Amino acid sequence: MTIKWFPGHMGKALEQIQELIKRIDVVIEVLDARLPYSSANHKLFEMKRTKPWIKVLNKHDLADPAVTKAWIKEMELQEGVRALPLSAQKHSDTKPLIKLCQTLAPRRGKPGLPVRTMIVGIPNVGKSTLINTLAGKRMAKTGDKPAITTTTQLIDLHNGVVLNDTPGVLWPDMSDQDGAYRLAASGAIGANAMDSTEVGFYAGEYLLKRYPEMLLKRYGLETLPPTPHDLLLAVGRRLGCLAGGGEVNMNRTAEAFLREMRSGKIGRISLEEPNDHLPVEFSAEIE
Ligand SMILES: Nc1nc2c(ncn2[C@@H]2O[C@H](COP(=O)(O)OP(=O)(O)OP(=O)(O)O)[C@@H](O)[C@H]2O)c(=O)[nH]1
Ligand SMILES: [Mg+2]
Repeated sequence: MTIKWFPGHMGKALEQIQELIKRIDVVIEVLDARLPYSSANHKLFEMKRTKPWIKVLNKHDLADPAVTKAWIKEMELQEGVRALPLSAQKHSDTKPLIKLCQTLAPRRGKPGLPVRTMIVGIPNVGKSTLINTLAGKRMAKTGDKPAITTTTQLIDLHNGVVLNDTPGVLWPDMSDQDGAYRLAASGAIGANAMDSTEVGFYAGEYLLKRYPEMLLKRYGLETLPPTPHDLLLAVGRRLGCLAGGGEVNMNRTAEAFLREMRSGKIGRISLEEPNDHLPVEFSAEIE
């Protein structure tokens, strides 16, 4: 099934962000470290103009560290962009972000003249979590499903920096369906806008290719299943996702498999690498 998800509040939020960005000194775009390309909102980046832009690769604790390192290197090549891996729940991880905001807006950060920042990104990527950790208290509602925040909110950190929390926004035309499936696998797409079994197969296929040893270990398998379908059958039997007659319930299995992957139970995995997004002639040269 084609994945497309752009609920009404997102269009409105995009307009608010467009207005807000004019009065912002530094933009903090929160990306998912497991899919930093597919979780980047190109519609937002088009608004960049001359603003300093920090790309936070959040959920670093769940991503493959070597792949994240490669992404950081790649992103810092973009003009006016700084990239920072972190786990939004860890206070020590978020400290360098405040320092970076102050460095990027040297004329601000004085009493009465705070650095005005805006936190943007796709749904469920950890924007509100980041704000709460930076504020040291629960200022914004968070939750493990997309579209928790639906309006913008201003938060003063009382350290020379103010933050604007914004709702997670996607883009109306999801022509890159590979990217859409990665987003769905990560948990950024509403449950009603995707078919869990198809997304489970998609994630399974990727993991079979890139992280076979993690699958063998997590599910106690002696040999690698040849197809994503066989993998999910094995996972379903292992996790006891069975229907009345004893056969594997594929939909329940796919949901459980995605939950395990998203929470890091299978291991630290990334769903895309910089090489996946190089033009074809380029990747051929590398091989
Ligand atoms: N493992 C891990 N989980 C995180 C991290 N940051 C956030 N989360 C979890 O991700 C889920 C979504 O976090 P939120 O802060 O609500 O995400 P959001 O970007 O504000 O989402 P919307 O408001 O829906 O756009 C929550 O369950 C968080 O606990 C992180 O660095 N690591
Ligand atoms: Mg939020």
